[in-house]
Amino acid sequence: MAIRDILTVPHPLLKKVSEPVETVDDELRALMDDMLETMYDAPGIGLAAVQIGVPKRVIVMDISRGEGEREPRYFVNPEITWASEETQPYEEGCLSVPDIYDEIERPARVKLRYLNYQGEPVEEEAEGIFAVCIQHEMDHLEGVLFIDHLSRLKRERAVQKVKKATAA
Ligand code: K1U
Ligand code: ZN
Repeated sequence: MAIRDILTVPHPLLKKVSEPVETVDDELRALMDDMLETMYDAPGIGLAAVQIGVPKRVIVMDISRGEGEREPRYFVNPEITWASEETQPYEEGCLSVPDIYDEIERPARVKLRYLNYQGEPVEEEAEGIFAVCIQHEMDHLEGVLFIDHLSRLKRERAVQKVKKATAA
C-alpha cells in the first residue's frame, strides 16, 4: 500500500469524466488499498480515484471518523438510481480544495448501486453523512467539485486561495 499525492485545483484532471471499470481484479484492489491509505492519511472521509490522478469510476469512504473500528467502504461504477425530493444542507470540504468549506444543498436520501471490493453487485439506500459524501464523491466522477455548486465569485476566490497556498 502507498500514500499517493492528492491533486488540487486547478489541476485539469479534476474536470475529467472518469471511465467505467471493466473488471474488479487484484490491480484494481491495489488501487483501492492505496486510495484508502491516502484518504486516512489526509485525513478525509471519502476519496475518488481521479483525485490521485486515476480517472476511473472508483470511490473509497470511511464515515466512522476515527470513532472505534475503521469501516472502509469501496464503490466501483456507482450509480444513483433514486434521489429524494427533500434536500439537506451540509458544510462540505474537499481534499482537492483544501481549507475551503461551504454549505451545499443536496438530496437528503439516495438509492445507489455499485460493485464492492470483491466485484459483487450491491444496492442500498444512503442518508445523513453517507448520502452527502457519496453524492460529493460521485460528482468527482463527473469532473464536478463542490465549489462548482457555489457562485462564480466564491468559486474563483476558492481556486485563487488554493493556488496561492499550494504554490511552491
Ligand atoms: O475530497 C474529498 O472528496 C473528501 C472529502 C469528503 C467530504 C467531506 C465533507 C462533505 C462531503 C464530502 C473530505 O473528506 S474533506 C475532510 C473531512 O471532511 C474530514 C476530515 C477528517 C475528519 C472528518 C472529516
Ligand atoms: Zn472532494
